[in-house]
Amino acid sequence: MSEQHQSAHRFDAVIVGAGFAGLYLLHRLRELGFRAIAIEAGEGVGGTWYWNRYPGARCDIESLQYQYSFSDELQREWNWTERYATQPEILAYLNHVADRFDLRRDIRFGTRVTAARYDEAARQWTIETDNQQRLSAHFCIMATGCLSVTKLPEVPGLEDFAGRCYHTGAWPHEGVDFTGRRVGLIGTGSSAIQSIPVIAKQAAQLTVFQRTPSFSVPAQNAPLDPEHVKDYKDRYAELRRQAGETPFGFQDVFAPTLAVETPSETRTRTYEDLWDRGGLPFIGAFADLVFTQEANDTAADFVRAKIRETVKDPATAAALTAQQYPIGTKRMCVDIDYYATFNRDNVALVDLRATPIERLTSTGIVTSASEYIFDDLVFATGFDAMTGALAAIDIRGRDGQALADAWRDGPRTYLGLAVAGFPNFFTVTGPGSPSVMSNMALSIEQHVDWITDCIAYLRDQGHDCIEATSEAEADWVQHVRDVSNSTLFPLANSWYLGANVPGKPRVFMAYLGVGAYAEKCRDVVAGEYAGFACS
Ligand code: NA7
Repeated sequence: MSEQHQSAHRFDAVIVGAGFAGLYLLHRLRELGFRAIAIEAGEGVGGTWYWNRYPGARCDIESLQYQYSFSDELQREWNWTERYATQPEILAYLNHVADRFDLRRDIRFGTRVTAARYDEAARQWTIETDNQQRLSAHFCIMATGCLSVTKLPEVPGLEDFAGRCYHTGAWPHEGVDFTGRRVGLIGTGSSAIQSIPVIAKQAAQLTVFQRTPSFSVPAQNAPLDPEHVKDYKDRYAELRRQAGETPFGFQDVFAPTLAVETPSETRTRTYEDLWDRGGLPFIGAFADLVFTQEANDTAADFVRAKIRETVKDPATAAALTAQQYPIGTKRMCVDIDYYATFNRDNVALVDLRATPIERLTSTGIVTSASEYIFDDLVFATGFDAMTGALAAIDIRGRDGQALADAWRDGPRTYLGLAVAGFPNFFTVTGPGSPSVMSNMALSIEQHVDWITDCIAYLRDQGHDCIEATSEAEADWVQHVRDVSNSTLFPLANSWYLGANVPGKPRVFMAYLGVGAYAEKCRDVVAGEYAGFACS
């Protein structure tokens, strides 16, 4: 191989993914003078926002908070139009970022990474792709996203259905016209809750198959008020800093008061107020909601009453009302007219707990009670979350050890950033970091800053290798577990615990507490990368 040809495949860092994380990594590494390349399976940038084009797709963090903060000009010049941005608007933003910072020339699109192997003698990673590219790099950085491997329902006959079939997380770019169609939709998580009201307005009939009801609060979405935006932009740095100190990384109400110590009338007024304001801050109404069942019940009962008020048919209202787990411990949903949609004549709910799916047929779905005929099926059945995208790549560290083996009993990381036995390997918003339990835009930026600062530190110190120690990793894994066990979160069968994927080890995969986490990351740096071995 010629020297020129070799250098075309040799980098300081290979970044896997060109979504929110990959784009900023590329920009930051370039600014620091490193030669980096991003490998992206999609034909465009955007990650989650590239793939999840289902009707009604939006972010459930407010748009003014769900963006980068690294460029003051960018945040001043970009104008969001609504309180909660739609998928097309977020994708347009990420395309704007890619163009503005001239990132595309270092992204290889339409290319999927299949393997990443560490060569200890050369201190290099070799990265292989599905189109037979082979790249080598000093650092391998996984910006592969937490919700990027879609999951189909495990029901017999999946291949038999002869009509059109879609997964919300891999939606056709040209869109889907449901006019006049009989549509069956499986799932009632966030993606379903956002898409059901939109599909219902178009389809002739929509039948929703629900296994577990969600708790959903209204978005109270609206166009952004220019005065509010101006005020926000003027205080952007301060507000971003404040958000980074909160439990979930978004700037809003996190009351210090306890629900159990608040008189019932005052409590109800608080819930009403937050319901009217809309969105995820509802779960911050009181400080004890995710810690004690008694407190949690007060919020859950409030939402249950709202469902009964909204949904006219009592049996449908009862089926839509979650009883199985504490509110907030499965992902809270934020909706626009979700519950009211079940009052439409063309919408029906099938409760799979009462009548489970037996199989799919060429024409529809058979449950234990009935057969349903459809033109189209929509699977809003979620993802192999947090670890799925990493498990899909053959990642091998020191001594050829496979990440899949190291994580056989559940993911083990130090800070969700690094893995013992995998030198010069980083995960952005990996398991063990706040990730999906936070404002992802903020957490991604914090991780990218940390990783790129670390790489610059290694260069400045003349080191070329960094690796988490097994002790630091073990302590962190235990700490993540202890924190989650002090809350109600482990009580729900959620994808946070891998419960939606048969056979996946039941481990709570996110760190609860954005502010505390960021402080820990700062301490590690202040301690000259405490818990890491550098050489
Ligand atoms: P989720 O939240 O994982 O929701 C998936 C839904 O699909 C959920 O209601 C599941 O029920 C249901 N599901 C999954 N498998 C089946 C089978 N086999 N039969 C019936 N129902 C099934 O994914 P989303 O895409 O909605 O949201 C993911 C995140 O994206 C979201 O939280 C936001 O952060 C953005 P289950 O609860 O497992 O009983």
